[in-house]
Formats: sequence, C-alpha cells, structure tokens
Amino acid sequence: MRQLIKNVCNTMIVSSLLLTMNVYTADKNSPPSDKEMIASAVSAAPAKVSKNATIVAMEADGKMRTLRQGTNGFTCMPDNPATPGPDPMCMDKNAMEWVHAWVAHKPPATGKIGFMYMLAGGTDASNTDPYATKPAPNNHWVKTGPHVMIVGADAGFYDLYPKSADPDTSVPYVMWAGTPYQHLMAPVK
Ligand SMILES: [Cu+2]
Repeated sequence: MRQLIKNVCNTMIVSSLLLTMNVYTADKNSPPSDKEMIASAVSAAPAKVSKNATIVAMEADGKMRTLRQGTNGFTCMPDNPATPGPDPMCMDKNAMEWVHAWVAHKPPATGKIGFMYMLAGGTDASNTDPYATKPAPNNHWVKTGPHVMIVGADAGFYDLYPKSADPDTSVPYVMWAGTPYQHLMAPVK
C-alpha cells in the first residue's frame, strides 16, 4: 500500500525516477501541482489504462478531489508526498470502494473483488498492521517492486498464499493477513 521507507538506496532510486518522470519540481517541499500529481498517478498503470482513468488526490482530511475525470472505470491516485517514495496506484471501482473502507476504518464490502495496479512499486510500514505508519522493532518495512493487488476476495483465496509477517516480496504474498483488509500482493517483475 502507501507507506514508504526512507533509506538512501530507495531515495536514490526514487529521485532518479522522479527526475525521469518529471513528477517533482526542484523544490520537493512545496506541495505537488495538479499536473505533477496526474503524472505520478498515471505511472501506476499501463499507459493505455491510465490514459482514460479518473485521477483523484487524497486531501489531508481524507476526502478525494478529482483532478481529471476518466471514462474507463479506473481511478488513479498519485504518490503520497508525505511518504518518501513513489506509491501511486490505479484501481477498478471495487478496489476504490475497498480503499475508502480501509481509510475510513470500515469493513470492506463482502463479495466485491477488486483489482489494483502499483507498477511504480510501494513500501509499507508493516505486513501485519493496516494502520502502521512506521516500523516497530519486530516489524520492519516491507518493500515491494512493481506489483498488482487483488482486494476483497474470500478468505479461502488468501489462504492459497504465504502470509508471513516478513514476506518474500518477489513472489505473491498476503499483506495484512487475517484483518478485514488482507489482500494479495503479486509482483509483475
Ligand atoms: Cu500495493
């Protein structure tokens, strides 16, 4: 999901990525412009998907602001600038509802399987706690490269995959196993 680690290696990769994609201007402390947020958001999915997707930004109060209306049922969200790395995502309608439920601490709808792209990768504070914002002594950051996610499936689906607190992120694994927000993280590279 969206929490990101600050370490030298990652920051260097991120910086070069951002330079290449023209996502940020020279001043990284200023909030990104709508144009920059759109450029970040579309990097999460294949070009033909993100081209026709709705782009939304999450405001500080958790509300969504639409930056661009789309037509293909996908919604893309830019990198969260509060976290030091790229973590944009593009998702279908069911996954969008799932994200809303997660942010609101509400149970996700049952029987609504959703699909998300995170082709720019992501880093999470914890593989066990959906609301961790930083690593704990026994619970370090989880880094995942470009991946896709299946959310909202039945428990029996997730039972097919590893649920380690310290997962091998180079193969499919379950994040936040046993919580209402468990989901499959499937690398694509
Ligand atoms: Cu993810």
